[in-house]
Amino acid sequence: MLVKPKVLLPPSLKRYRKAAEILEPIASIEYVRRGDYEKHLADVEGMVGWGIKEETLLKAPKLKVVARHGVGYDDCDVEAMTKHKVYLTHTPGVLSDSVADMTLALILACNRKIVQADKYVRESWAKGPAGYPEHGVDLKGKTIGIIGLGRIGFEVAKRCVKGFDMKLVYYDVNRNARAEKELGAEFKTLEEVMKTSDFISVNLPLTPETRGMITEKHLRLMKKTAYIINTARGPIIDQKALVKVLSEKAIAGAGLDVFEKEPVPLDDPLLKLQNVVLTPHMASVTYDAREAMAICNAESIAAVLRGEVPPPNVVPEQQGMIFRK
Ligand code: 8YV
Repeated sequence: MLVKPKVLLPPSLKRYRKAAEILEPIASIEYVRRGDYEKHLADVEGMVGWGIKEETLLKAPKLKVVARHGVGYDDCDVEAMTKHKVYLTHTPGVLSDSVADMTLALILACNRKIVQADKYVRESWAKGPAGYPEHGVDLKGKTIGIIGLGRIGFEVAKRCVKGFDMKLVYYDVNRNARAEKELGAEFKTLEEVMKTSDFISVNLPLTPETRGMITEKHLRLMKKTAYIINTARGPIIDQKALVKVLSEKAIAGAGLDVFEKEPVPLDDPLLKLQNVVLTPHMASVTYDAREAMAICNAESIAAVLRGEVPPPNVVPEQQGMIFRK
């Protein structure tokens, strides 16, 4: 009997039957906790994974494809993958809506002080004078500044312009003609975006060029009343500098779903600040996005196992490359 190639999936993907159905006819699926992947590497041919480095590849001689469960793959060593002829695929597109929704949730939570308001109702409302003292602003007419107007940035921009009637400025290494035409986006330098925006949304991938790109100098250009939202990757903003400007109240606040170090250490000074809303890297955690990501991963792995290479959603660095193992 022909032995089906072994594919490792994290148990969290068990609930997405449609993804399993793509793989079941051609692969033997094993649901393995991330920490236990090590024990299964000798004969594995495909996996959904995170943070894959060369040491893993060296223990997995039959491995042909790693499907990164997410759009960002900054935690994977693409050069080592290419050297070992292992495809790296990711999930662009399918989570843009959920991340954009979360960005708006953070904008609104920061601006309307939703976290403090909840605490106020639970602990103080009945005791004190009626009426909540913290004022937000109307989003209508305010300026959203998008840093990185790609797939996710576009969805954030669309919601802000079409849903909230905001003005849109952006900075990117590439101009976005569609956003300029459809959303009236104004292209500016990074410094101008920092200066003129009432809300800033960071929507860039983490690369050597974007690491530490938003420095103290940039943060100090922001209006005192402005907020910065990061649902991309923590290290794009100098977090120490961010804590500094937030503690000085040099800016109004920040909504952060991503951090320099995750999980955030309990003694991190960010946790002491009142002018931040913090969420645990959950912007893509909706059933819809996670199911679509699981399906996208399953299709990429299945393509490689069937010899249809390069597979769909291979990372740009490997586009056009054909590996034979
Ligand atoms: C994931 C993400 O939650 O897509 C990304 O790049 O950051 C998220 O969708 C994260 O990669 C962990 O799975």
